Amino acid sequence: MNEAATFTVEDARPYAWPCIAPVAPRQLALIVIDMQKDFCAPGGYIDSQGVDLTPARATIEPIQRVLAAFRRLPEALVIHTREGHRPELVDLPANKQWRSEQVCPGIGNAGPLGRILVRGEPGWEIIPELAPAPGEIVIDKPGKGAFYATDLDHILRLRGITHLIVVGLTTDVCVHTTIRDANDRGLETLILRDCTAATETRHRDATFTMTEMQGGLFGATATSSQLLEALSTL
Ligand code: C5J
Repeated sequence: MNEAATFTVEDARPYAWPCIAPVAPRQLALIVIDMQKDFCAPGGYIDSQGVDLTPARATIEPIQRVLAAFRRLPEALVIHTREGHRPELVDLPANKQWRSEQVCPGIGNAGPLGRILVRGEPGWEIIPELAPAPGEIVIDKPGKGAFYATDLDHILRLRGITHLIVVGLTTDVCVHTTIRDANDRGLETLILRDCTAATETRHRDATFTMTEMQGGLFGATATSSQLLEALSTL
């Protein structure tokens, strides 16, 4: 790969991504949000709410393809996030726990995969299909957004990252909270539509609409195939 190589995802919506100028891999991070058993495996937090896991699990294969492409790019950063709380639950807001107890055993309480969304428990782990490779960054976050109470911003600044490609679960909650926060920080963001799912498909689609509205209010969206096609030009 030519050091100065850049790319554009021509068919992204609502504009060819990124806007203003093409991006080089050294400016780019892939963020894989919360591909944890609690969000997409039987017995986890989302499953215990009676949600169909099919859409969430359908994201695994396209995310694997995107991850493989990023792992071939020498300079691009891969970041994984995990939502979860300390075993003592000192970082779990009482209202977050109370609300979760309305729909399932509740965050911090025992479920089939251990204590729900508690660090170190089986359900909190990233699914083996998307396990971080050695050297990839893992961000543990107590909230929905990947910036809140983490060192993500610090890492991105030190590495000179200005562009984020975001995939993972769930579209309308942790993915979009992260996208909105990234937007306020001036980062240029792209969501891969087939690499994300929500507990309700209409919420996933509404997230795409909200992202793309008003000229790309929060960034742009594309498919993994469109991104992979653009990366193949490098
Ligand atoms: C949720 C997430 N849905 N990762 N978390 O509670 O989107």
